[in-house]
Amino acid sequence: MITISRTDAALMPIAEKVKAGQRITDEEALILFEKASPGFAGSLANEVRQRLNGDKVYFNRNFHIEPTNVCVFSCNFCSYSKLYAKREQGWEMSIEQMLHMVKKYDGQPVTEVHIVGGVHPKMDLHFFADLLSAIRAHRPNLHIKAFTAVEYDYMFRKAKVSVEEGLKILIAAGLDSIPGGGAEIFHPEIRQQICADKVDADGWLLIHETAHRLGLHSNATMLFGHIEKHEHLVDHMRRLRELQDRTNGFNTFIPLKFRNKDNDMSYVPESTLVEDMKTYAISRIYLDNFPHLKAYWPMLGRQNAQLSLSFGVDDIDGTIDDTTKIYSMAGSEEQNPAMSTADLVTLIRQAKRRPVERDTLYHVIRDYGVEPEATSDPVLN
Ligand code: V47
Ligand code: SF4
Repeated sequence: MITISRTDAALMPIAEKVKAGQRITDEEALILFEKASPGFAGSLANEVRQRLNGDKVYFNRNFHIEPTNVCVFSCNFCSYSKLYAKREQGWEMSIEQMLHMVKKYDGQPVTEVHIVGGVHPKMDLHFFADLLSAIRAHRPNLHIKAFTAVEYDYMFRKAKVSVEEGLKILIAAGLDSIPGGGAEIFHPEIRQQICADKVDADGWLLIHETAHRLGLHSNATMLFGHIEKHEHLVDHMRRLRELQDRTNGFNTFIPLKFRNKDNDMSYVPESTLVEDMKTYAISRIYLDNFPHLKAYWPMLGRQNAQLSLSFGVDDIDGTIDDTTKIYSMAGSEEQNPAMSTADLVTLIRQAKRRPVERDTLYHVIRDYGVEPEATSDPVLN
């Protein structure tokens, strides 16, 4: 029998709403942050997750390209750029070098390349359009998920084109969808303190709205666990929920836990595991119109990512290669993030859930089932 504490009993009206499939208000989300135990929030999130995704946990096979870590911006939480002054530690890849990375996956069953990096003053719209065309020409079926709204904002302003014109140029070159980075915390009170000089909330939302209207899907992130308060998290999610009501173009919400190694916010302690799990749970409950909630395992570590599956998460990103640096440089659990498909399948099954390999748009590529099958296929078993 589940025992409910007195505090949790006070939350029963919210629980009733969630169970009835009704939307919770901002105030109710705040009450959950302030008063709910992790177990209580987790079990409600589980109900929402079960309703939306059943026992499926998605992953995909992708690899990352980070064209540069040189960046004109100076986000205080970023351990990755900061290299404008120290160019000898920076990298800048040519189109040939990036195409070479793509070619390394020839013949392998990857379905997506995720391209994101710093904002380099000399890598412009035409450079990136050429990059996408080259990848598209080499491997027409590879889904290209590329550039955050921060990168778009800078490259479009520099090229003196509107968001719509810029996106159309990149779509013609091969762009398929947009990752969720750069959102951080929308509220100006916090944004001013952590990333004052890059695109603001309205600019970020406009780019995603325009992309959705042009037929692209995108993701949305939220950088949590630093100087923000619960009300800023709710404000952030409210802006996303409102946009999603208008466009239905977001696939996945991705809360990103702030890591404090080697950046200008190293003095800020990191959030606890309990806070992390509650953030996943409450975002699953609040964002009722987002089909998926992703735990980015290279940042959380694989065991905590596994735990998050009991807090509303239904997606643990991809097999990835060890090609992404933005987290390892910020002190993430995984210094060389790479997990084989067999590892991912095992991790998901240990949580008593059903591993499903997907493409970027959540079409099922392979359903592995909850139990290993009687087969000699090493991946299935
Ligand atoms: O916007 C930077 C974050 C993001 C730190 O769409 C940090 O599928 C924690 O958006 N601690 C970029 N986070 C990466 C991103 C992403 C990742 C995985 C999947 C998808 C997707 C998108 O990385 C930035 C910022 O929020 N970040 N520094 C840090 N110290
Ligand atoms: Fe540049 Fe992105 Fe780092 Fe900000 S988070 S400094 S935009 S690389």
